[in-house]
Amino acid sequence: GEVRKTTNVVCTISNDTGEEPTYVRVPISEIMSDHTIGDVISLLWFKTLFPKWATKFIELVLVTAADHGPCVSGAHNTIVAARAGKDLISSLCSGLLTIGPRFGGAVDAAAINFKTASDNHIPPDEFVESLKKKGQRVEGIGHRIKTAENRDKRVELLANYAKEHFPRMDTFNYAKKVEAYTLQKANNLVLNIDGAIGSLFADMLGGVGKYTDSEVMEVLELGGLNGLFTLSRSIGFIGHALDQKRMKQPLYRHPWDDVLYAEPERPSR
Ligand code: Q5B
Repeated sequence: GEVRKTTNVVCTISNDTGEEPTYVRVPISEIMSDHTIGDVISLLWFKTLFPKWATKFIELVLVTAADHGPCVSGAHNTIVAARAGKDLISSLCSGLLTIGPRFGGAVDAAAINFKTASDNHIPPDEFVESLKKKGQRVEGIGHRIKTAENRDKRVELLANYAKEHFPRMDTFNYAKKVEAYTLQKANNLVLNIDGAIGSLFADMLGGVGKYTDSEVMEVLELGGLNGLFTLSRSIGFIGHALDQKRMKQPLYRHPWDDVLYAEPERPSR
């Protein structure tokens, strides 16, 4: 019979061997004529074409998380790197490497934790206290500058879109109940942008009519949602790097008077 060479790589999302590239078999000419960047993310990340209301939500996430000023960890790192003369990609990477559990990288965990607790009807206070017992924070809750009186407008705007277009919002509504409880503990324990993106994305996946609840969890466990924050915030980080280069800003050195020098006594041998 015919002997086929075994391949080293399997790819199931795109193909560049034909006349024009395809994304999950959709030719890019078709994508260019009537698809959006949200559709492209749907195809290449989730290997399906979500309904328009869902891919519009993905685009709104990209818009709302694209930048949050120069003071956040990632933008600060990007600025420092750009001012040290690093090229655009190095400056961007310097910012991206700060994205983690405390900054921007809590989206996946927030989605999984809020959805699991909501689906299992765990009372919000029990959910928070059980994490506390394990010495864990509630991912998607808490902010450095946002408080009960100065809520994160981005959370409200995304939720407003969802209220109008999503068939269900169980996970987000649960996350809001968690917020109501954590706000009794401290004023800044608000539902943050990571928590809103995560919980709403879980609801979006549940509402597109393609997945059972357990399949939604499988998609969330792939870890793609931190990718949404990362993709979106890359737009801002690139903006900050270009901004510094355009202004020819000099090398950044942190001021001495903003450091508490606290060396211990000189040790003896
Ligand atoms: N405590 C975000 O903390 C922050 C608690 C908590 C239970 C919590 C913190 C946190 C979970 C991770 C998360 C996404 C580090 C944040 C983002 C994007 C951004 C950023 C921007 C943008 C803030 C003081 C006391 C301690 C803690 C307790 C705090 N959070 N307990 N669950 N979630 N959240 N990250 O104010 O008893 O004194 O030891 O880790 O969701 O990244 O704009 O800046 O767009 O760029 O620094 O919005 O909430 O307070 O760490 O000193 O904690 O509160 O255990 O208790 P803070 P800390 P105790 S959105």
